[in-house]
Amino acid sequence: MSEAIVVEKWYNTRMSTKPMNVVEKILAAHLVEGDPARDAEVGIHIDQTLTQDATGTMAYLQFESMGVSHVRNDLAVSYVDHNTVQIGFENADDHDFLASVARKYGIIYSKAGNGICHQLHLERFGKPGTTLLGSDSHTPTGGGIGQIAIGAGGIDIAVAMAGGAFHIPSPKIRAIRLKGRLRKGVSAKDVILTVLAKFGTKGNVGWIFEYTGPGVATLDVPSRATITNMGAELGVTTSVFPSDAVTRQFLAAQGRVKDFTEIVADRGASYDDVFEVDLAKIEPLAAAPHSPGNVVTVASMKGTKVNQVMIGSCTNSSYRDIRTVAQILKGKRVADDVEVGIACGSRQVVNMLAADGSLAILVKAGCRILENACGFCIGAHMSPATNAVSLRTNNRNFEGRSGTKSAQVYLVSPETAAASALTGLFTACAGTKAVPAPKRFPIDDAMFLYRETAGKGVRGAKIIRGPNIAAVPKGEPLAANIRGVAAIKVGDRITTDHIMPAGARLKFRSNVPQYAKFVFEPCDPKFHDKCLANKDSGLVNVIIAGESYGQGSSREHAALCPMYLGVKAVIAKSIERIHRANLINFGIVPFTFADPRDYDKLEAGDKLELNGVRAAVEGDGTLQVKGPKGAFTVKTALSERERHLILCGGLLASL
Ligand code: MIC
Ligand code: SF4
Repeated sequence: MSEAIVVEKWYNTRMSTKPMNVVEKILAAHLVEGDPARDAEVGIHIDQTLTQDATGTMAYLQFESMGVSHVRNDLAVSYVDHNTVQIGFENADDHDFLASVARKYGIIYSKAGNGICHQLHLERFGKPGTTLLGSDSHTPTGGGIGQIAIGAGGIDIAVAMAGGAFHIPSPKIRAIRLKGRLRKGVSAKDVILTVLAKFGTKGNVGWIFEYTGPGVATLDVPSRATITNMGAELGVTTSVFPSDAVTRQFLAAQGRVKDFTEIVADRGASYDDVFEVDLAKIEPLAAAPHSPGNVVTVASMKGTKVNQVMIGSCTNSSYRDIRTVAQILKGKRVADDVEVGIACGSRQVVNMLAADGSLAILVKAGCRILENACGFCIGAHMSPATNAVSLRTNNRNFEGRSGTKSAQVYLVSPETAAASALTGLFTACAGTKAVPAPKRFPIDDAMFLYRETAGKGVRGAKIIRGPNIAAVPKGEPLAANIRGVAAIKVGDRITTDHIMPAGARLKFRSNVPQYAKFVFEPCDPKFHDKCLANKDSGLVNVIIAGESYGQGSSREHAALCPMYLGVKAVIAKSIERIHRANLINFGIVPFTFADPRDYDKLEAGDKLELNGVRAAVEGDGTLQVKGPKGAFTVKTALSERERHLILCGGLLASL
């Protein structure tokens, strides 16, 4: 189908008038399956893909099993940024595997030490008007330069690299209309926390947030990227800014003006909803433990003792952010009883800070300079002390994610983090000079390997496979009836960090049988053994959950490892977008309660009869489940494609 026809189709079905918003313009040019007005989901073509090491090994193992000779999309980049400093051979083996896969299949390989995937992709590859699919939930960072950038499970990235479409719910589009200008000491983190305070971390599935209005022009690209990055915490499909003069300047300064295309909403473009934010009225904010949606003002926390301050992560590690911190710390020392760590987003950022003297300021102020990687954000190091208050500029403060269950983690802006580092108390920043957008970024792509074979690959090249690289398990077709057991019952807002912990366990990502030992470790360390025992006695494992099950990361291991342990169904009050898609990709039926009160009637260990489950999936998705306290109804709304995957036992089994 030609691009023009596709655009017309979108006009005809979705729009009563011609003007289009930014989301419609980009999606219309990439639509390959479905009609957004008629169908619950549509398929879009993916131009660019990214993976990171923790999700990448699985994605590439799955890509390999598809039997394609080389990547078919415009650009595929494999970053190493998550597992960079752990002890043991596993991570090093993973890196060798990833590098060899990249060379063989025509993927660009970003070595450990180059930086964090989202910051690097924004700097060097992201292109306005294109689509990007990444095996990391913060891929929407690319929305900061007008890309439709979406996070997904590794197997979806594998399909996109093989040239297949990616499916999203037909979007509802909300305009976040910005007006005014941020006050001194207030920055992009406070903007996204304002949006999170309004819309929360659940109930936004299927939405895309488009930033519009005169306030957009007052925000530089790194600030826009902070906002779209942490839009992931809303649970939306993605967030996007227009591509305008500010975008052009950023790309020109990166030596990439040829990648610029202007994409702004047409006059009179319409939205499904509009929310107005007056930037001038925003005050410094923090997300209190243990949810990014638990927003409080910094003023309300004034004087609270702070033990640790960690600055960096893909949300706030740009030159703009770290230079701002250096300006605040210049000529001062951080409080004696506060530990301060700084992790820059990329080598480019480090080089700039070294050149302008900021690095020396930070060292002199008593900060610990950490590697340009995810590090503290994923609990790979720098875990706070018992009961410590840790102020962090990253995007998630789920309980235990820092590596210390009792720690109280608050998410704040770099300005609040720096001001608090000086006093040792929760402190709002009185203001500092704005960091001007650099006219020319120093460009050094030396740590991006295999650029010369990108898109083509090297036929016959050997793949290096250490003992930590295990085969990917395949699911079984869905049986007619299930004799099941509630292997666990969990509450509301269970995140993928609860289901499949990262931190010290991250190094087992490439080895499903090994990693599966830690499924639900924070909730029930015996889950793995119970599941295997149930399996041995011929019972199928079922997970019972509350609202917003599977929040957070895109890690498909949160579905893949349960599948390996014999889980065939989740019954929850509601399920988040990426996790729901991952469940389907691994043949696990994502049921929700028809009446959420039935949740209260179930206990862990209950025997459950899912008679006619296959017929229900083939039909309208409604099923009567028999439990010890009587029958109750569950339902699942599946597209034709999703139904097929579940019946086959998942995507790999369907090929
Ligand atoms: C995260 O921030 O939780 C992660 C670690 O980057 C995950 C990906 C993963 O689990 O590897 C994400 O955001 O998708
Ligand atoms: Fe890495 Fe943290 Fe960003 Fe995830 S949120 S990609 S762990 S920096």
